[in-house]
This record gives sequence, C-alpha cells and structure tokens, in this order.
Amino acid sequence: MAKYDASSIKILEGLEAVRKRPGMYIGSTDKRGLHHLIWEIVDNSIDEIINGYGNYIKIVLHKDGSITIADNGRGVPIGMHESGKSTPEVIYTILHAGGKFEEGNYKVSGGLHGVGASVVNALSKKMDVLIYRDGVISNIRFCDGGRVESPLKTVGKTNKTGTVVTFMPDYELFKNASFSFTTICERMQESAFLIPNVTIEVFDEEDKREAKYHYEDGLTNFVEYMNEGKNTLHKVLNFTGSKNNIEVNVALQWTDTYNENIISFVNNVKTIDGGSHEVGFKTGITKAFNDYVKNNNLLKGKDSTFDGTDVREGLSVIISLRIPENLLQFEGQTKGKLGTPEARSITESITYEKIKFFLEENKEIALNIVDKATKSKIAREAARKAREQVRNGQNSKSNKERVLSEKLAKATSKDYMKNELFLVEGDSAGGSAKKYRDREHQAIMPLRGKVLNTEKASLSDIQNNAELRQIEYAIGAGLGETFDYRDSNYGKVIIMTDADVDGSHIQILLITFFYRYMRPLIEEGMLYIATPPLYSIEINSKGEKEYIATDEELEERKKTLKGDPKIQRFKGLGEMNADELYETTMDPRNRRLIRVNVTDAALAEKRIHVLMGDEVAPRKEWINENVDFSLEDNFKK
Ligand code: 28F
Repeated sequence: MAKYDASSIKILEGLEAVRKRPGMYIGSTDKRGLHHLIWEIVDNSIDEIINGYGNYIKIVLHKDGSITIADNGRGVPIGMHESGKSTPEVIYTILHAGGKFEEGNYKVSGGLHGVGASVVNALSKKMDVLIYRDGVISNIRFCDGGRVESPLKTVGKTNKTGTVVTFMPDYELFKNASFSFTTICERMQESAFLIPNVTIEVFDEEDKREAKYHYEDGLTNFVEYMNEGKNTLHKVLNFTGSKNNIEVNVALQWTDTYNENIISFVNNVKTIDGGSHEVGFKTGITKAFNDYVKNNNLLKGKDSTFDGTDVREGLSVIISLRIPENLLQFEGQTKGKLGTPEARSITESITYEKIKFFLEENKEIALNIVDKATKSKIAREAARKAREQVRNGQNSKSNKERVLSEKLAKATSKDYMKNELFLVEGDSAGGSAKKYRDREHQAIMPLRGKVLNTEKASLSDIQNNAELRQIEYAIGAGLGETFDYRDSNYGKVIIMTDADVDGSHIQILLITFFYRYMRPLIEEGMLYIATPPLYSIEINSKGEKEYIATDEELEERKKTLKGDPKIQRFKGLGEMNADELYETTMDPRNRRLIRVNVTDAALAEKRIHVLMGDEVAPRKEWINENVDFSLEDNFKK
C-alpha cells in the first residue's frame, strides 16, 4: 500500500532526525542526556500514577548497560490506532505521540520533558515493551533506533496491569557516558516525596545496590529531610489549597540557621529558576508577617516592616503545584521558570491565609520567628550603613588596603577581566605561586588553614572572618545582595588546592561561600578549580619531565614507557618546584581548569548541606563515595 509506505518513511525520517541532532531533543549526549532517557520513560509512569492509576515504579540497571523501568498503572492501550498500526507502535515511533492526555489531566511537561518515548526509542539500539492489560501480556520490540523488530503480539496471560520498558541506549551516540545509581536515586527520592504513598525501587545489578523510597507524608517528609541535623523552631507546616484547577501544596519549617532554601516543582518537575509560584509564595509570606507585626505592634521605629529576606532567614520550603496542561507556561533558556500568571496570585493568597492563621494560632512560635527576622533586619541595616560609610570614605579605606597588603600579591594590569585571582591552599604553595606567576595578570592569595563553613554562618560572621573578608576585598565586587560581578577585579577566580581530601574539602567550602554570597560569579562562569598534576615522569637523562594528571592516565602512559624512568607522585602543591607549579597548573598554555558550573542548584545545596552539616557520619560516607564524582557530575568542565 503506497500510503502505508509513505507514512512509514516519514516515521523513519522523524526518528532519524532525532539521531542526527539528539541535543535538540534531549539537551545533550553526555551523562546528563543519557539520564534524560530514563526521566523520559519514568515520567510516563509518574503521569499515570498522578492521574490516579498505580502506586509502584521500579528501575533496574542491568550489567550490559540496558535499563528496565516498570509501573503498575493501567498499561499502555493495546488497541489499533486509526493509522492501522497498534497504539504502542504509534506511541514508541511517532514523535510527540502520547503527549496528548485527556483534557484536564496533569502532564509532566516542564522544559525538555515530554518529548516522548519515541525519542528514547530513536536513541536506543534495542527497546522492548511489555504491556499487562486486558488479561493479557503484549509485547512489541524495536531495534536500531526505532525500527519495528517484532510487532505487537500477545505473549501470555495475566491478571495484572502495567507497563514495562527495557531499552539499550545507543552508546555510539552517548560516548563515554554511563548511568549513575546515585543520580537516579536522588531524582527518584524527590519524586517519592512529591507523590505520597508511591513506592519507587531502584536496583543496580552490577554492584547489587538497591534503594527504596516511600513517604506517607509527602512534602512534610521532604522538608524534614532537608532540615535533617539542623535545629528546627517548630513542626513542619504543610498546607494545600486550589483554585481554577491549580493545586498548591507547600511545606515549610524554620531552622536556627541563616540560609533560606526554596525548592519548587510544577507537575513534579523541578522549576530550577523559580517563577510565578515562588514569587507568589514570597509575597504572601512577607505580607502575612508584616500584617502580624503591625497588628501586634511588634516592630517599632519608622521603617517598621520586614524585607522578604528577613522573614525567610533559616527557612526551608518546598512548593509543589499541579497545573493543567492548558495553563502551563515556561520561560527562560532552560525552561526551568514557571510563567503561568495565575500561579502567582493563587500561591500568594493561599500562602498569606495559611501563614496568617499559623501565626495567630501559634503565638510562641510566631514570636520566635519574628525575633529571628528582627535580628536579620537589624544586621541587614547595620551592614548597609557600614557599606555606605565605606563608599563615603568615612571608614578607613586604608584598613581595607592593610588587610589586603599582608596577603595579596596583586596583578599589575588594569584590564580587570583579563586578570586572575588564585586562591592557594597553604603559605608554602602560595609563596611558590607568587614567585613564578604572570605578574601582569595573575594575583595570588594564600589561604591559611580552614575556610569558614558558610552553611551555618550569618553575613556578619562572614564579615568578621579574616580569610573570607580578604577574598571579598580582593574581588572588590561586594557580598550577598550587593554583589555585582561587573565590579570584579578579576575575570577568573581560581581555587588551587592539593589533590587530596583536605584539598577537596577546602574547594567545597569555598564553592559554598561563592555559591551563597557571590552566586553570579558562578553563574557567569568566572569561578574555576585548578587541577595540579598527580605525577611527573623523568623522560630523559637531561631531567626533562612529563606531567600526568590522573592515575588512569599514568596506567595508560606506563604501557608505552621504555626502561624504568623515575616517577614522582606529588602529594601536594608544595612538593612541586615553583617553576613546575607555574608550568603545569597556572600557565594558561598548559593548565587544565575546571569551570564551576551550578547545573543543579538545589542538588548542590543538598550536597553542600550533607558535607557541611553537623553530622560527621553522613559527611564521611558521602566524601568517600562522591567527592571526585561530584565535581565531574555537578560542575561541568
Ligand atoms: C515504564 C514506562 O510508559 N506507563 C504508561 C500509560 C497508560 C496509558 C497511556 C501510558 C492513550 C492514547 C496516548 C491507559 N489507559 N511506563 C509507562 N502508562 N500511556 S504510558 O495512554 C497513552 C495515551 O494515546 C493509558 C487509558 N488511558 C491511558
């Protein structure tokens, strides 16, 4: 049949287009893109469950690199489609098919999501779908990027329902990428928090790891998890409300720390850049507090209102909205920002009403939070006055100069964006770096001992900390809300530590500091980590050396080495000669810098918390498992 052939050709062309430009459909073909394949399939299970069908999802990572995802929903419909193909064949081969759920249903479709299972099929060597439905088990199989290998057929009887998808990604397209059990678990745990009573299990057949997530109290459990190990001021407050088919669920809790943590979701997809719902939440909570202090005459003085930041000091919040498909709008480059205007007003009024009620009903807690917010307001105003004094020259500028002159070896160029600030672990490596550097463009600041943990610090703690104040002064672009990267004295800030556990701890502490107090520096791609070599090999009798970055590279290189050359392992920066340090780690012609890139702020936040929180055991475990991996995974090269 000519018509059938023509449509088949069209379908294959569609799948081929995905293979030609995978990035257009799944963002990239690195580790992230590979995981996107899983999210794409799992999101279909999640859609089915949030629409009320099923309560279980299972993910299995197989030894051969393939992966199985299963749910106990209704099962993909197995009838014939009007095109003459089976419905599953349509869903798994036609781009964007399956995206249309009945009107009024909620669909996972933030950003890049919702491109459909056919995209996963197009990027897979093999795909095998089992459907449990209507008393039978049906099977359809595809190969080579979506070609039907075996059309839908009945393979058995069953009294269960559900869908099981197994696929083998085409690793020719995802070069060097592999699935990460940790990444998958983190995301599945998040989904389990968002869908109370669902059970999600993850198995790794390679090393027999497994994880199981099930939470009965949803967002309440999520906030408890966020605040694990912190001192909290009250039980988690969880409230819901809805209007115009938009459902709002918020859980929150104040801690005695100084940081605010807000994570928001729309239809179970994280809105990493916030948007109208977060704005509505912030307006609502600020208004509720300002009304409360006004009615109870708790804030005296002429400017007797709180800023939003005062109220949110130490607050952890999860905001989760369900919005029908026809009202969904996403903005921004990564489509991680909710646009839907109704979401703002609805979230604002629900938040306002519930917080108002909470404050009125819980006087003691209310006064505690008001007290904390008042302290924040006072500190904020004091800091502003101090800044104004500095600007007006009332405060000794010489003091700033004096603080710096002791430590900082400045660059001579006034072409600031071309200048680089090296933050160097230890005085001895700092000394070496000062000796051999490009004086025109490279400035050196040695760091002595520990860096302050800013997870638990307030703005004034930071301003009283010598090390961090020196960094603030050297960069010269402000701190916190007043930070402006355009005022930076350096185009690159480069963290240079030993390649050991202490070194990575210092890196993480500094990244935490920059993340919290100079975040635009990270967002603008101005923060880097230097990678000193681990080994040198003396390649000839003249003493000429070759430098090797990693253990793997050393093993590779050893295979081609002749004789028995001298191999030195550098235990720290200090073991290198000054010229060696410059040549290998600082010289722009040879060095390798890792750009710190916050690809997933909330995750970084959680990890930083685990690393920096009070509890030692989880930190140790986490560092042992993940330190190297985290740099590679979260901070793109
Ligand atoms: C492991 C991955 O993909 N689960 C899914 C369903 C259920 C339905 C469905 C899916 C129907 C017409 C599109 C069943 N019964 N897990 C999954 N479970 N898709 S995907 O329907 C797809 C639509 O075109 C389903 C009644 N309605 C929907």
